[in-house]
Amino acid sequence: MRTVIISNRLPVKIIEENNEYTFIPSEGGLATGLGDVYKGDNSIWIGWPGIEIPEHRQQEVIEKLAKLNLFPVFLTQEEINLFYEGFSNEILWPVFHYLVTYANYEQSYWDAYQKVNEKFASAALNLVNENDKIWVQDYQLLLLPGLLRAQKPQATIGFFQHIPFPSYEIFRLIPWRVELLNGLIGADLIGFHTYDDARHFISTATRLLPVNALSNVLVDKERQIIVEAFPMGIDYDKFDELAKSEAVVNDVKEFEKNHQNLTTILSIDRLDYSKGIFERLMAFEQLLQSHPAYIEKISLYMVVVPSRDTVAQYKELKEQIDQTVGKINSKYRTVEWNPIYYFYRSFPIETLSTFYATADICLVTPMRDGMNLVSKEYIASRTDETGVLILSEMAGSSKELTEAIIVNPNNLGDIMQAIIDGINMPVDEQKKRMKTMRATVKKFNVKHWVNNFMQKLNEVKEYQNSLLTK
Ligand code: GDG
Repeated sequence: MRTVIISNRLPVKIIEENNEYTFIPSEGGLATGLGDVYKGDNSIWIGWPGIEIPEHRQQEVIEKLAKLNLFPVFLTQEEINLFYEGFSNEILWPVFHYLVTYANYEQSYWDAYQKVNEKFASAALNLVNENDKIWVQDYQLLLLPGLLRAQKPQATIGFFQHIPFPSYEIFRLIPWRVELLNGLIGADLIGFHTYDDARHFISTATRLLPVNALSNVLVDKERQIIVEAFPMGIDYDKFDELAKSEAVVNDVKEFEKNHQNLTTILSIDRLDYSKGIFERLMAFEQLLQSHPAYIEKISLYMVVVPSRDTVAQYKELKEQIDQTVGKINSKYRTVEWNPIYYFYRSFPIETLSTFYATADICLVTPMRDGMNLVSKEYIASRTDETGVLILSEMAGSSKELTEAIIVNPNNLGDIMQAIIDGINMPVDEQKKRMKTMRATVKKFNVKHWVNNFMQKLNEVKEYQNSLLTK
């Protein structure tokens, strides 16, 4: 059986040079995890290539991508603005992360969201065969399972959501809540990162739709839909091996030689208000202010990767971060020392590995996060088993990485105390905790996640077929 993956973005980076497109496979977690699947026999991935492609050049792109088992859905700039930046990132993203006051319920966003989901559906319907397993990814395509089910009642459809699913009281605020849920329940299997997300989805569906729930099974007339938690993992071996590579080991040695007696604290995120970047800075400032003994003893290395910076709230957040970093650095900096090293850019994965391997503490304090892969990548990069992870209880990964120092990201005093505890944690204690977390991240890696989901999808379908033949 073939697998057909469908996501908003194809797993490629597109480069246009001298009027020629080149596609480079992306290194993102999803692309790595699903690499074996879509590169395998006949399996394919359908999605948007990442930029607007003029009509007269679309055939060239189709041919180039087909060689990589990839099939494009072309979007116009207007669709990108309204469907992606609008409905997906100005409505679904804030509401699903509980930041309801950020939502902008524009009718034109909804119109475009429906139209683009239909576009994805017709692209998929042209490509899928009767026995294919279809796996739809994430919140940009909530209507797609329902659209496919309407045309192919017997299709096998899985859906996985990478961001949280909010409680009923939050989800019900969305004007198009019933339509969204009806889209989702077109799937046979619906996966979330955590048990809580799955539970919120089941209770929301039973309150807004005429469906019943028996444990984790939703019953919609004759159909049964399974809802389960599948916590996503990372490519553990890749991060473990990178941290052991000669280049990274040398970089780490060099850094340590130049920064003796300095405790380094690392923070890495996309620019996003859900990640708690501003609150983290406030906690760091509080620490310098109330415990001046740490001045010249600790530095925060803060990587913020540019993201969605055309959306107003992201622009404001960027300005807020710039100003706060400037304020803290100008107030506390000494001739010999910098409190915060702030980078507003992305780095190659080798540099990321050096950051992970040098950081004594990794500070991951999102206000809300589906999973948070950075926390797992830090663990996988700590090959000598030292290091302290400070982790928000609002990140999905906090359910697995229970040996981290767990904090409430709204409690700045709690974050400050966790940093102090991290700085002073004896090496034996660090190793005890790190060893356990490394075993967890290694075992429940991204391959495990893919296999688990696909196996469950097969089981669900076999069960449904057995009901049909009874
Ligand atoms: C969504 C959900 C869920 C970061 N800086 C650089 C770089 N990165 C990579 C990291 C990591 C990824 O970006 C970020 O993943 P997260 O999981 O932390 O966060 P989101 O982007 O918000 O992802 C999240 C995830 O989907 C998966 O389901 O965990 O909850 O919000 O892999 O390494 N990569 C490179 N250079 C950088 O500078 N190369």
